[in-house]
Amino acid sequence: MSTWGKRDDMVVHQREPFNAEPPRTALAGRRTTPLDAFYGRNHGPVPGVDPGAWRLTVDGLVRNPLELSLEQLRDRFEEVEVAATLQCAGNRRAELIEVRDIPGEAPWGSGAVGTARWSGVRLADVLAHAGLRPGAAHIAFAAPDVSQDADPPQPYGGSIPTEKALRPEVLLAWAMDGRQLPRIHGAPLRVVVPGWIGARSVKWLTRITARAEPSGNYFQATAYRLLPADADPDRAGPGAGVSLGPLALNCDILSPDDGAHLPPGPILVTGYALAGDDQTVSRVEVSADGGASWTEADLDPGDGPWTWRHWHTTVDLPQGEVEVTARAWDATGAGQPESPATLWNPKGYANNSQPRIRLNPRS
Ligand code: MTE
Ligand code: MO
Repeated sequence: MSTWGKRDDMVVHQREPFNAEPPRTALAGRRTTPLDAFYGRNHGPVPGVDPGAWRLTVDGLVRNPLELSLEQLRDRFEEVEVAATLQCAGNRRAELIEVRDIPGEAPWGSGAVGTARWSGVRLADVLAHAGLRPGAAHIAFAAPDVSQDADPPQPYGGSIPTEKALRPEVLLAWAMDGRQLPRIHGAPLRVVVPGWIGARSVKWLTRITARAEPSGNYFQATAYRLLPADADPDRAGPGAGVSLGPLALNCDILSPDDGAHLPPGPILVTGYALAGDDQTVSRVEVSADGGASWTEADLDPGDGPWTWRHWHTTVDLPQGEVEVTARAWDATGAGQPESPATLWNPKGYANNSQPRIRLNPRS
């Protein structure tokens, strides 16, 4: 049994705090992810926020610090809707763990990704109202939930460069798919940063601070960083490695499921491709013979520039065990790394290698 209104067959990595992903097939063919199949990634206990008492503080390098209620946010700013795919930096970590163990990090499969229509106000409009002062190069977000994973325990937060924060797709959202934001997804208000790792879409937002430097919060300065393969993550302090922000091109197979048993003959293979920040997907191909030959897949249009695009194609399945692979290209001609082995990193982030599923496995 899963909780938080999620489907019963969620893969629950942790109950408290709740960390769970749907089986990949629950995402297949659906432009918008059903709410009961949307992954939940929580570093601390989910806070219960009283929406009436809740206030959003906007401070730091601004001319006009603000303290806004939900009602004021709704009244003062234009409501907009943006369809965007959220992807956790740890999505597909399980494939990296197969290369080499990653102690202390959950083996997320292919389900830490989902698409919703988010509504709320543009972060840019709120920042314009506050009036950014010269030198405000980063916009930091703070939330009340506290993670016990770090020693000492750490509140959740993060930041994005002001350049991204001022873009019209970055929202302060109170609704998901036309319904009030569920508590598990950040009610009453969360940030949504399309094209960036999910970690920057801070839930239960209480404070926005304009700063000269990136946030010093643990989840910005220490976690969610791409460490060199030979680094010891327990000894990597603030600022080590590369801070993850914009997503890279990714694509995954959603159906059939990995390990499925199917008779030989034509089968439908479906999945999604998600372009990196500011990029577009131009092509997806599928191989059922270890990459000797490829079939171009049909690409669904997607819901604007910030969502995944589903794809599908039919391949001829030979008798016996077979590996099905897919690969996407973006408009710059960049593709996906062939194998997770080339991407392995000590915290297991950002696996965007070409996806593989095994059908009719003998073992
Ligand atoms: N915001 C807060 N306050 N606390 C968190 O633990 N997790 C982040 C981000 N925002 C998190 C947060 C991470 S790592 C991801 S991938 C997304 O929220 C997950 O959003 P979801 O749980 O709504 O799917
Ligand atoms: Mo994440």
